[in-house]
Amino acid sequence: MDSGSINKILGNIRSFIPANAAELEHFRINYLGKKGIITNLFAELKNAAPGQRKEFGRVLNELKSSAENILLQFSHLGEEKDKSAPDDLTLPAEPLQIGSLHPVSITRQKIVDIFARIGFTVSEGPEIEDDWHNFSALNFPPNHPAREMQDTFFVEKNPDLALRTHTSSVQVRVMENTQPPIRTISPGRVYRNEAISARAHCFFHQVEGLYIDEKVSFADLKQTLYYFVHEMFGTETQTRFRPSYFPFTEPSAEMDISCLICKGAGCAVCKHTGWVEILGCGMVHPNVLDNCKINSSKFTGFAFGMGIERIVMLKYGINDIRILFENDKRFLQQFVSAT
Ligand code: 2U9
Repeated sequence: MDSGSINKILGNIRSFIPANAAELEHFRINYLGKKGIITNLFAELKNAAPGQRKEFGRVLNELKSSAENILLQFSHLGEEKDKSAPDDLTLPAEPLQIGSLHPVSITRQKIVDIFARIGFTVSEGPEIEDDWHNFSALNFPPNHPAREMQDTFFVEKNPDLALRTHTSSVQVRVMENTQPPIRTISPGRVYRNEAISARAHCFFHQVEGLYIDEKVSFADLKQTLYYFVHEMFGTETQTRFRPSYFPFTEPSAEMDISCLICKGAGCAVCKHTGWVEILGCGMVHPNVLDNCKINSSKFTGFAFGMGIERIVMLKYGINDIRILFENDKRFLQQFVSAT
């Protein structure tokens, strides 16, 4: 082969710039493979005239080392992987991290299911309420302490509006829009302007219940709550009623259940009384019925209200309400399989 042809090959090799690993491999096979250009030229070396053999050998070695330099220079192309594609498409996918319902949601759903089985519907309403629905319609006197700034979060620009302090406001709305029979519960978030502690938070969740019809009695209230307690806490759970006072019910009572932890024997949770309070209740005050345009001489009703967090804490043996609002995964993950 003449020196012009060799120089042309050398020029082709030195100017070669591969775009990818495949082009580089093609180059290797073309020049240095078993039937490659340089390999073939080395095979011709023995046919060269003895006087030219040394020079031809030197030129061929230059060709070879130039081709090897190109392979070395662009060797990174072969190492680059397509990072977007997995190594093995048949591998199973990474398992999904399954979340869980919050214990407050689990308990709210349980309460809703229990009352749904005896015909209670679910009513929802706004969290920002006017004075009428949160206080006045519910027979709160004008000077009641709940109406004070330190108990209720008022809307600064409009003192007629506040964050609801109970979900009874939802039931006022139901009564204004529906004539009896009414049988409904209102689960939802409520707000109180309280210092946060292990026992109290500035917001929490309630379920309030309302049943209005002709001839609804305190006996109906008691049977409904017995049924609830037995479904929620088990049929062995004992109950007792204590007289109480609320502006919106008359007569009013609070219901205790035998302590779930010590079964009534006395422990730190029940402060060694054997009993824990779980809800307030009573017969709807006639003023409340009249305020909502329901004839109080024809209809009577009972109502009850409970804090969901309190039930959660009793059921799961939690002694600090704040842990329910911190969203610490170590706490929440313990409820993955709870129902
Ligand atoms: C209407 C009329 C009356 C709902 C009631 C209670 C008693 C009660 C508290 C329990 C713990 C609130 O979460 S808590 O702080 N609730 O004691 N709630 S009777 O009475 C109503 C509801 C709606 C129209």
